[in-house]
Amino acid sequence: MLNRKLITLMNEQMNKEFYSAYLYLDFANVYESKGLLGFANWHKIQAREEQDHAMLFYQYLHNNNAEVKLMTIESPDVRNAEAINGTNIKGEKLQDLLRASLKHEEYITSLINNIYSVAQELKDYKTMQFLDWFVKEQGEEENNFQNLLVKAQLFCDDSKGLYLLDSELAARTYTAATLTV
Ligand code: OFO
Repeated sequence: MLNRKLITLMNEQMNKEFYSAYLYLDFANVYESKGLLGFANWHKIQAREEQDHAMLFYQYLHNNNAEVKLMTIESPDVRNAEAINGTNIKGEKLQDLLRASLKHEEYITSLINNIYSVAQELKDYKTMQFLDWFVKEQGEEENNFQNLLVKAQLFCDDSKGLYLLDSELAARTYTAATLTV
């Protein structure tokens, strides 16, 4: 039986993962409205991955006879962020958006680490093993956004560079999560 504190934290994490999906869909929404269809594609796929993450928590809770609570998902508001005022997204504005995504991933990493430390305190090795996948995944997610940010810093001050990076991001395809619960 899962510890009550872990059940609460994992239900909250499921909600945060669904929020992440909603947030990246809103980023896609903004990029798409600005004609950056490659960036939009990349973020729509990111949103699908976040839904997978949420469903892994859903399934883990069910598999351990714990109550699953579907809480309200906060509404993201990327469009109103100061970073995208104006008509074009390139240069500094693009970097601000990518920095916001990176910051969000660092926040999600801190939440996963916190659940991990609670599981560790409780000597819940099964949950620690489940969370191992997320620890690795968070490292990858932070890297992905960090790499995008570096590319934007290096190449996206002009329209040609932005066009080429957007074309590269259009090629991203969805792969389902490898973890089975
Ligand atoms: Fe679920 O990894 Fe991003 O938020």
